[in-house]
Amino acid sequence: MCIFCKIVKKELPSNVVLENDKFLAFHDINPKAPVHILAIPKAHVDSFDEVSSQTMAGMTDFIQEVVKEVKIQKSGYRVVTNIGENGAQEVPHLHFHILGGAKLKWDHF
Ligand code: IU
Repeated sequence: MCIFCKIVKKELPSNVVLENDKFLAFHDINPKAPVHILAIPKAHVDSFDEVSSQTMAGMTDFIQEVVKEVKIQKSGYRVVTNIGENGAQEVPHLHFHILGGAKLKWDHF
């Protein structure tokens, strides 16, 4: 079972921000911004490349709830998902990075 599936099943701990029957948001263990949350579907999907439009519709609503919950909606934030090797994806379970709490840089090489 993948590491994020274990987090979903509470076999591994995480610092949960928000949760419903289909999605989970928790603080990244190695934050790259003052706010760095990962939003994941509970059902395993390898990456954005594999995800259904139905799951994405739910994910959109869920991410919007998360940013309201942690109060970064008005100041702005970034949502990123890494895909595959060149995308620097390390964990093979779809996750959206929600980054905020400071003015973010935009530098990718
Ligand atoms: P990536 O998009 O797959 O590169 O990002 C994986 C993220 O998962 C990365 O920011 C890690 O710090 C984070 N993470 C985590 O929060 N908890 C874990 O147990 C593991 C990775 I493994």
